[in-house]
Order: sequence, then structure tokens, then C-alpha cells
Amino acid sequence: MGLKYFDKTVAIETIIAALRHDGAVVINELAEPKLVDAIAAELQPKFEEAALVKKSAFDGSKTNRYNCVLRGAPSAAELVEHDMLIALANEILLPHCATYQVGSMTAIQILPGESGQALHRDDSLYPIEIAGMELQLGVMWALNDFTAENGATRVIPESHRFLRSWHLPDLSGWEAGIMPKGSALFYMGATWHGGGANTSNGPRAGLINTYSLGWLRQESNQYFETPPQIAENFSPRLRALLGYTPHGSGDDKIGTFDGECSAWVETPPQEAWRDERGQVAVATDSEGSSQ
Ligand SMILES: O=C(O)CCC(=O)C(=O)O
Repeated sequence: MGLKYFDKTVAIETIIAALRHDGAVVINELAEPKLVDAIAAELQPKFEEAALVKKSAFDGSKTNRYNCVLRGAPSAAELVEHDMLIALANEILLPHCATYQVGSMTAIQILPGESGQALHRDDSLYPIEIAGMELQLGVMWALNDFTAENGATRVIPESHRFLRSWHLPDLSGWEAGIMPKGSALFYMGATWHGGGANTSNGPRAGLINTYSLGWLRQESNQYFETPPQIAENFSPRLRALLGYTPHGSGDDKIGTFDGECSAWVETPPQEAWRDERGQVAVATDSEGSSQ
């Protein structure tokens, strides 16, 4: 029992086994410090603007949030489509959908004096629960060191195993995900978690992204948050993650809508695109030959 911390060189099978068992796992220093610093610098003015916005009790009165992450912090693109995220999402989500997608992106700065956020599960926005099927995978990237004092994200290991309509886990059983800058806390959509109280003298900054099964509605509309004229600057894989792709049509035309309501700009099929038997989709012509 307990949250496990791994080095990024550890075998992916080990990380997946821990994630499945505990519902959460930390990979220490997964992102390069230079990249993390660039993202934090791009986000700082957005946090300052967010400080002026009225906040809900759930969001916290001393917490700044910014959602249009790729508009304000284009450097974050590398984290949104990080290879480790793809490897884990392929395992957790892809068995249950043809494609998965970004559900939400939120940069969160917890300021000194903030109290602990209500513990919750991210997937409760969907009124369904199917044992053995995770609807979402989340990742919290530490943009500075996450400590016990500055509000490190709290998680309840193994809490993803509780069907929410049946019973609650012991909410006092949380652990703080204490991790150095650049580390990533991956957690299931069903895992109970929440921001910690900040009793330190400095802010805690993180980027929390969720990924959901492609047949679910995105929690926040990514076509609005990252419109086509911005998305076109990103890689085909990232555009597809943002939702600029059909779901499960067997069509290999993925990428950016051309804006003329006539065609999709073609990009090559991705490993993540599989047919209903789990096989990578291959386009065929009318005679059934591979193209
Ligand atoms: O800030 C954190 O550590 C977690 C935030 C969170 O889970 C949320 O706002 O939904």
C-alpha cells in the first residue's frame, strides 16, 4: 500500500502494473528542467490575470487556474503529448475506444494560505461506471517542486477500486505526491485526489491534464480552447489528441479540418488508431487492397 515513485528509466510494464494496482504513480523528473521553466514562465502572466477572477469553493480562493493552456503556454505541447503519457494511455484507455482525447487542461497555481481542496474523482462528471473500464487518465506535471508544505497533490492509493455508487474509500487515507520539478503524477479518473494546503511562503505550480475515452464528450471544449488556427501549429498526434479527428470511423484521414467543410487534411495513420479487434487500421481501396 502506498504511492510508488519511479525513475523514468524503469520498464514501462512496471509502471503500468503500479498504476493499475494503486490507481496512481509518480515518475520523478520526467520532463527536462529547461522545458518546465519555459512553460512556467509562459504561464506566469496567465496566473496573474487569473488572480483577478472570482473563484468557486472547489477551485479555492487562493488558487489561480488557467485553462487555455496551449494558447498561453505553447511550450506545454511537449508535455500534453509526452511519450510516457501515450504509453500509459494506450494501455489504460485504448482497449475501450478507437481514440482517446484530451478532456481538460488546467494550469494550477496554489498560493500560500490556501487550504486543502475537497478530495474527488475526476470521472464523476460522467454518470456511468463500468468495473474494469477507466474513463479517464490524468497527469499532474510539477512545474516547481511539490512539497508537503506547498500543496503537493494528495491522492488516496487504491481508491480507484471503489465503485462510487456503492461506497466511499477512507478519505483520511491520502498521501501527498511529493515530487521534484518536472515530475509527473499519473492517476486514474477514478482515483480520489485533490490539491493540498499551502502552508509555505511560495506558490506551487502544476499543469493537470486529463485524457478520456474518445466516445465521451470532452470535459472542456478543446476546439474552443485551442482553435484550428492554433492547433495547426502542433503535431498531427497532438491535434488528434485535442479532438481534431474522427472517432472510430475507420477513416485514416485525421488531423486538421481544412476550414472549408469539405475535407480533412490527411496525416498518416497513428499506432493509436485501431479497429475493433485492437489492430492498427490500414486503409484499403474498393477492391480491398491495402493503400
Ligand atoms: O492542484 C492539484 O493538486 C489538484 C487539482 C485538482 O485535482 C482539480 O482541480 O480537479
